[in-house]
Amino acid sequence: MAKKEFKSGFVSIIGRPNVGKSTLMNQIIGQKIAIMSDKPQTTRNKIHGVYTSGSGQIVFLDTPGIHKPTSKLGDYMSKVAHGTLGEVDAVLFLVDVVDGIGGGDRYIIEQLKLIETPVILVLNKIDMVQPEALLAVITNYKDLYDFAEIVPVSALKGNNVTTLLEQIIRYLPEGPQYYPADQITDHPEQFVCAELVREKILHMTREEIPHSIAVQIEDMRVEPNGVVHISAVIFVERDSQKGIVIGKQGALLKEIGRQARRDIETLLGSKTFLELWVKVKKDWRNQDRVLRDLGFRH
Ligand code: GDP
Ligand code: MG
Ligand code: K
Repeated sequence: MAKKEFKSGFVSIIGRPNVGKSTLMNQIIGQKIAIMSDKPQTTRNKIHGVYTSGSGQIVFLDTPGIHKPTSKLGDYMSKVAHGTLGEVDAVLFLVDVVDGIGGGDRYIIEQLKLIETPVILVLNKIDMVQPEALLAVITNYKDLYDFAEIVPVSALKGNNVTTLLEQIIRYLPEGPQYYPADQITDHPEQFVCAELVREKILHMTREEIPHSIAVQIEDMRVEPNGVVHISAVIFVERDSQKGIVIGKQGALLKEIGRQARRDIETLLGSKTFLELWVKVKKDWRNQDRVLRDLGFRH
């Protein structure tokens, strides 16, 4: 028998409030994560948890911004969320089978129609309904969207959660184990800050800079006066890209820094000093050691 390849990738969990997202993560990752999810929901793409089995590793991202925007910041966060949904390997759309389809669900489904990412519909709280009622709910959702999979679970009792995890891994590409098996969360703020810088670059350079750039937070510390000091490196693949990111007399890099800092300050609620460096690392995506340097440990 051929040896099965290890699969790994990123998965966004979305769904309106109270459908059971936190409960599901607790069930998958274990109790420790609950402490982390008690943090205020200020982050956008924080790592919610990492699940590792013999066949694969799933990095769960929390994507709170998918909810219908009610403010300018909300609108902005929602754009970030949509960007994320287009870049992850799979989206878990969690719904409550007791409540049925609500306006919030319809809004999310409209957003899902804008992306190519496979969407797994997770029907949660099956411990609360009869099988016939469940079938009716499945039919209703099937009419609205072409889901890659539909998996009924009880996040609370743990029913069918293992099946869900196996289904998710089927949609991940072959890849390395990014995190050690015993690591269940990353430093969420660092990850989000790096994402904010990356997003500004992609936004300001449009098609000139491919999505292959990486941003690494080298240092992040709070100074005695309360100012957060962040030092970040932007990795590009070619010298020409370095020139583009820096801009004429450093103008573009300065603007990237200004906009990213503004968002990071909103995110952290603290005055921030952001220092940006640009480095060329040829073909960094394919180099094992470089990936390790960037924090993707094996
Ligand atoms: P979130 O807002 O999506 O993170 O939802 P939570 O995980 O906080 O869950 C909201 C409520 O639904 C809590 O009271 C949970 O105990 C309950 N809940 C979550 N999953 C299930 C389930 O599978 N069955 C039942 N009966 N209740 C659940
Ligand atoms: Mg929650
Ligand atoms: K889609």
